[in-house]
Amino acid sequence: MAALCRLIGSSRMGICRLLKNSGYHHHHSTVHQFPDGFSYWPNYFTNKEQRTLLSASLYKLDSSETRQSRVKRKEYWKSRSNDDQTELDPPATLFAPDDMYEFQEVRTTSGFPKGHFDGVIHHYREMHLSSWPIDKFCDLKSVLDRLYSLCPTQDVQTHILHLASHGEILPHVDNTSASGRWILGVSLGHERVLKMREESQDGHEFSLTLPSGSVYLQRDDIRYSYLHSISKNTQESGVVGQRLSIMIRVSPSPMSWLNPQGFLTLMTVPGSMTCNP
Ligand SMILES: O=C(O)CCC(=O)C(=O)O
Repeated sequence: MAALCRLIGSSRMGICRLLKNSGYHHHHSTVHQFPDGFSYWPNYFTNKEQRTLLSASLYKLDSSETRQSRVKRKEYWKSRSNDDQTELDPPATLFAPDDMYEFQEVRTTSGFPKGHFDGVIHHYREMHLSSWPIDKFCDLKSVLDRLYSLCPTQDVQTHILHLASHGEILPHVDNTSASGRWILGVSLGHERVLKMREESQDGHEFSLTLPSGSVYLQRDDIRYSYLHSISKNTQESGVVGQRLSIMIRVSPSPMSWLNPQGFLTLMTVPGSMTCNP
């Protein structure tokens, strides 16, 4: 509890008081109090569920890489076959070393369909998912059912983002023309810090560590008025390693040419975001 309070920055909402009053405890279905529109489930997925989600996500990303990379990884895992993994091992043990993956240095393709501002994401792999490999992972379907049950609406698009150990995401607000009023993020692998900062001058800010298996949701005002970032550092353990997030967004509605206040948006450039690194 004390650690959580230390992690939360200037608290105009008396978040820590709220947490004390609401009896903070680690339970996978506990939802904590944050500014309106932000929800956080610290231990939503069990270790086994995390391993299933991470394995399926890596499977999708890995199969889109070059044959050379796939062969290299196969050799690597063969050389490690003596230390067989169990479902109790931390999910991060499913990552191969950084140099086994084709991480991109920085996003440079403007106009990418789901829209990340150029230069915001560093040292990453990513994929927009059209389907999950449920036939390859026997308990994946039930884990996905639990995941998608958290979504406020069901018209969604799913994006997987794998950060290298030194990867990071600079402060940005998602492209409002590429998705709607909420985004939900699942963190898997090494813990990182999510920083939220209101875009206005002297804006309110808070941050929290995202352990593997945690889920957060940003909706409505907080989704539009706060910059979010994932830093290279971790506040607690000091070990910075690879992290994979599953980002689910509501698909842009036919009304997405209206901005959050309901006015016509005159300039919607596909792939753009407001960015303030
Ligand atoms: O990985 C995360 O938790 C955040 C990802 C992100 O900022 C984004 O996809 O816009």
